Amino acid sequence: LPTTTTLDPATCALEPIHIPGAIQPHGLLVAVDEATLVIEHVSENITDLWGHAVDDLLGVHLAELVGAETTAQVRHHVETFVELRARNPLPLQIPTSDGLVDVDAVLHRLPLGARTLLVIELEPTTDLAASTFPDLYQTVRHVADVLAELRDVDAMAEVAVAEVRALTGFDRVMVYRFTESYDGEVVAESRAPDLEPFLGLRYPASDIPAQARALYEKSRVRLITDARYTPARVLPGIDRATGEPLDLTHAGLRSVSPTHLEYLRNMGVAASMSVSLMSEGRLWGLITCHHTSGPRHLPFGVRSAAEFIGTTLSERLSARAEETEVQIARRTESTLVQLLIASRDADRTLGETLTGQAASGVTLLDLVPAVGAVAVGDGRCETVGTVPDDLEALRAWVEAPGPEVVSSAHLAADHPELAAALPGVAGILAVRLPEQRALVWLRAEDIEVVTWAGHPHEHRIVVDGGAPRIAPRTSFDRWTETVRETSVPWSDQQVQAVTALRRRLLETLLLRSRWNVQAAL
Ligand code: BLA
Repeated sequence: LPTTTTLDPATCALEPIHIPGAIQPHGLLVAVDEATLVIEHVSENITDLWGHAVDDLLGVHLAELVGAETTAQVRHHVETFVELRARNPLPLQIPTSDGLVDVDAVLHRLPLGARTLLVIELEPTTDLAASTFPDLYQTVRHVADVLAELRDVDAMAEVAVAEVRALTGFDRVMVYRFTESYDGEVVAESRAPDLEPFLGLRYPASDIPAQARALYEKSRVRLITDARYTPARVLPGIDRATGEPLDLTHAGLRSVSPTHLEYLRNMGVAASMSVSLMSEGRLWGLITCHHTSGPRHLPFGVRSAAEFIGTTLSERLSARAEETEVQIARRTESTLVQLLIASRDADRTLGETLTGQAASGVTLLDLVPAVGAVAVGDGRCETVGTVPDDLEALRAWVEAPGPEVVSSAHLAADHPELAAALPGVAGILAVRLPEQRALVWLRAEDIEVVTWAGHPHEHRIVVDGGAPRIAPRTSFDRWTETVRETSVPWSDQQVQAVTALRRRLLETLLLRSRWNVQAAL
C-alpha cells in the first residue's frame, strides 16, 4: 500500500477495548458461575505462576484451585455483600506448588442473562502493600479536607497531583483536562526534578479515543504496571452459552490496547496509571501518572485511595461548575430584566434603549460580553462598544430571512462574505426579530497559540499483516500552532441568554406597535 493511505483517526475508536480476551500478567483471572462456583474462564498465566494446566481447571469446582477453606471464605463474602466492588479486596491464602500464597482477591459480578459470572482477579501481595489502611485513610481524609476549602479549580488540581504523587510514588503526576472537542491539556503537574515539564501541553482527542473515554466513565481507575508486558490470554474467553467474548470493562487486570502500549513506549513511559475525573456526569479529565524509570505495581488499596482522591476532586469540580452556572444564570436574569425594562422607554426607539440610551444605561454588552453590539431596526443601526464603520452589509444580512439565532466564532469560515465586509470581526452572535429587526454581538480575533506535544495530525499508517491501522506518533517534540481568525467562543449559556432576550422582546414589540397605533389615532 502506498504510504499516502489516509485513515481517519476516528478508526481508533473502533477497537473493542472492553473485550481484549487477555489480561496483564501480574495477576490472575478466574471467572466462575456464581451459583455453582464452577470455573468457566481462567487466564493462561496460571500455568507459569502456580503450575496448573488450564485444561485441568476449566469445568471444575473453584475448590480444586483454591482449596475448600478459601472457597468457603469466597462463598461467605459473595453471599454477604450485594455490591462486591465496594468490598474489595478480599485477602485470601491460596495453596500452590510453592506453598500458601497471600493474594488480594478483587471480585465483581458480571450478569449474563439468566446466570451471573463471578469474576475473581488475584494479585499476589507484594511488599508495597506496606501502606496500611490507617495510612491510606489519613491521606484521603486529609486530601478531602484540603479540597473542601478550595474554590479555585487550578488550586484543587495542584493539591491532587502533589498528593497522588506522594501516595503512589509515580515520578510524574498530571491533571489532564479535556476541551469541548476532547483534545486535552495538562493543567497541573508534579514531577521528579530531572523530568522535563509537560505543563500546558496540548494533546489531540485521538490520543484517548471515544470508546476509551466511555469505558473510563464506568471504570474509574486503571494501572498499566509495565508497558512492555506480554498479555496473558483468558481461556476460553468466549461464553459457553452466548458465544460472546468475556466483558472485562470492570476487570482491573484488563489487557490494554496494544496501540496505547506503543504510545507509552514512544513517550518513554514504563508504567502508567490514570484516574477518571467526572464533572456533572461527564468525563472532565484524568489524573494521569507516569513512571519512567521502570515498571511499577501498586496494591489495590493504594489504587483505591488514588481513585478516592479522584472522586473527591470530581465532586468538588461538579460543585464549582454548578456554583458558577448558578451565579451566571442569576446575573444574566437580572441583566435581562433591566434590558426589558429599558426597552419600554417610550421616548426612544427599541434600538436606542438596548444600546444604553435609556435611563438605566444598561446595554446588550452587559448581557453577553463582546467588543461591540448592534441593534438593527427601523432601517437603522444603533451601536454600542467598538464596531466597524460600515455596517450596511451586516444590516442587509440580518434583514434577509435566516435562522432566528446564529452564532459563529469563525466568521471567515462560516460566512466568508460577511466576514469580508466586517474588518476586525471574527465572531458574531445574532438574533433575528420580526419587522426586520435584529440584535448582533461582535467579537474580535483572539489569536491563540497552542503548544502541542508532537504534531497532532501526524499519524503513522502501519500495515503489519492485517488491515492498515493508525499507529501513535513517535515524536512528542513541541509543535506550536497559531490559531487565527477565530474569536473567543460563544458559550451555551450566552446563546441561551440571547435566545431568552429574543423571546421576551417579542412582547415589547407588541406593546410598542400598540403605542404606535394609539399615537396615530
Ligand atoms: C488510552 N491514552 C490512553 C490513556 C491515556 C492516554 C492517559 C488511558 C490509559 C492510561 O492510563 O495510560 C493518553 N497519556 C495520554 C495523554 C497523556 C498521557 C494524552 O499521559 C498526556 C500527558 N492512542 C493513539 C492513537 C490511538 C490511541 C493513534 O495515540 C488509536 C489508534 C488509542 N489510547 C488509545 C486507546 C486507549 C488509549 C485505544 C485505551 C487503552 C485501554 O484502556 O485499553
